[in-house]
Amino acid sequence: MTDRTLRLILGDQLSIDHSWFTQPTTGVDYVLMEVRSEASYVPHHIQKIVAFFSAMRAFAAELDARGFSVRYIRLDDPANRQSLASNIEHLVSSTAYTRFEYQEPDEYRVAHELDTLASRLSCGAVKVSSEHFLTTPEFFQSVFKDHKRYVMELFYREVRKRYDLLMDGDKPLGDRWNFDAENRKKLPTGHTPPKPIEFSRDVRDIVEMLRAQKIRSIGTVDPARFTWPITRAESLQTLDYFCSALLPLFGTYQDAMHTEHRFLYHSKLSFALNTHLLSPLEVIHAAIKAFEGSKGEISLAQVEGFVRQIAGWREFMRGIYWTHMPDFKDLNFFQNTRPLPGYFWTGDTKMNCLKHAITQSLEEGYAHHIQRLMVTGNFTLLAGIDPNAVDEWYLGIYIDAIEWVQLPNTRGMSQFADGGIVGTKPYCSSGQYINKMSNYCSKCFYNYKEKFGERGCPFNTLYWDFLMRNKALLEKNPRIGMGYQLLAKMSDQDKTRIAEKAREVLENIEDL
Ligand code: FAD
Ligand code: DLZ
Ligand code: SF4
Repeated sequence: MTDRTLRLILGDQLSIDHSWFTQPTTGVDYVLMEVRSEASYVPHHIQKIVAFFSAMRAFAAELDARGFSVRYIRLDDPANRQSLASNIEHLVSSTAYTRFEYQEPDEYRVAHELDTLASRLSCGAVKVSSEHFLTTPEFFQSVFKDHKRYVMELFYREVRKRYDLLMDGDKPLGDRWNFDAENRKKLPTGHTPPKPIEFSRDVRDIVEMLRAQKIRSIGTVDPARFTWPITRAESLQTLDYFCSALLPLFGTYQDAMHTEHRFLYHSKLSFALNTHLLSPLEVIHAAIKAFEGSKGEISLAQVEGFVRQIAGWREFMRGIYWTHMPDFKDLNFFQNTRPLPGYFWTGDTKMNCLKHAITQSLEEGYAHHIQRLMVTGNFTLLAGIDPNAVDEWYLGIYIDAIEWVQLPNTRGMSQFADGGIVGTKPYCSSGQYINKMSNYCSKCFYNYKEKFGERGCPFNTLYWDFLMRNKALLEKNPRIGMGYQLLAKMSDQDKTRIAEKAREVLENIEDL
């Protein structure tokens, strides 16, 4: 029997620099498949499905043009068995492959599906590295082997040293590891950030196919003009644009939020990174090169802030995910059970911050980090929403949402449902913080200075109620002590008023 190998390429494994693609080999076929199981494990944003399918189709065409033997199974192919495992099983038996190969999946669910399949296939099966990340889960575990808890900063320093990123010998450049204190300003009135980079792709065929196949989705898309980068060339253009136009003020306005500017100085690189169209190291190196060549126009604080997101947070979250799955998915520290309010699917609320963050998410498949953490995430945390519902929303709505990165960010960092595995304290705030970092409050029905009355900002009431409600769980946390010190100074009468108002707010949560 002649040897014949089938290699699976998942929708988030589109790296042309993977060693599989050094050169075409006789007897090796590659397969990509659009499957109902992946398109519907949560209701995805329509732009997310379109982005994945467009990127997969473009990658298959690129491989074909380079002489690789590619099989592509479209969603509407009558022979499609609509799950990864059943398609592979069928291909292996019908084509008599002698070997099946797959890259290690980024997501636990898919890894489990493929590992189980591999163990029952009649032919040999081999799992190889995806060659994408800077670190392995074993490296993550080795960094923390003698520590009581995970600390991102500690991990990040090890990655900086390991890859010689912004280093001056064995010291950090500028003699500091972290320049956060210089970053994070509100957008000044009248300041207009550069236009976000957009592409213009006709995706009518995919959108029509999804409708015909009755794939449930959320959000909106302009099928005649799809704007996200979905090829490597477009992703590289997005990276270039970031380094020249956005990096100079990336850190400064990293946490700012604005009604008129949805992307501000953010890179829009998360889809390209998470689908492996770009590697984290090349993105980091491009930013450092731009900094070095900028003759002082790009400060160290800006580039360090950016490098930290990718070399630090992104790799750290992956380490947490693979160290704590599958249990992490079920953690619910506060035992929250409240359903997600309906306006998370429509943006129809009087709370202006939520209205903007949600509407933007529905229209773009995107909100930046602080909108995700301090607006939508802050609200669901304070309101005691069931973390399963919160995860489902985040996993569906964002173009970059793949479980390995969504879950630790949502259930861990944002909802503190892990009780402090990812972060040392819950990221929660009253309306004061939202007002400090945005222009949302000035046009809101609610008043960010008030707790009570018809116009009292729900974030204020819920913030104090959250602290009171969870006193037994949080009071001893030194990083949240300040809130409890202020609470201790509050009169019993005020505390009772807050609890009553919060009850009213939560009973009428759908009408806020
Ligand atoms: P930029 O602000 O330009 O940052 C550059 C890059 O840094 C990003 O592309 C991303 O790769 C990386 N990065 C920054 N912060 C983080 C972080 N906390 N974790 C991991 N990588 C980070 N990111 C995802 O990629 N997928 C998700 O599903 C996701 N869900 C999130 C859910 C919540 C509740 C929160 C608070 C954050 C989430 N993030 C997620 C992290 C972050 O919000 C996005 O990576 C970022 O907004 C993507 O936009 P950008 O490419 O313009 O990022
Ligand atoms: C997100 C997604 C979607 C919508 N569709 C597909 C698909 O049809 N085929 C595929 O191979 N991958 C798809 N993906 C990405 C996967 O669901 C999954 O999130 C990653 O492969 C996990 O690492
Ligand atoms: Fe949001 Fe409160 Fe500000 Fe309104 S007043 S935008 S609800 S923080």
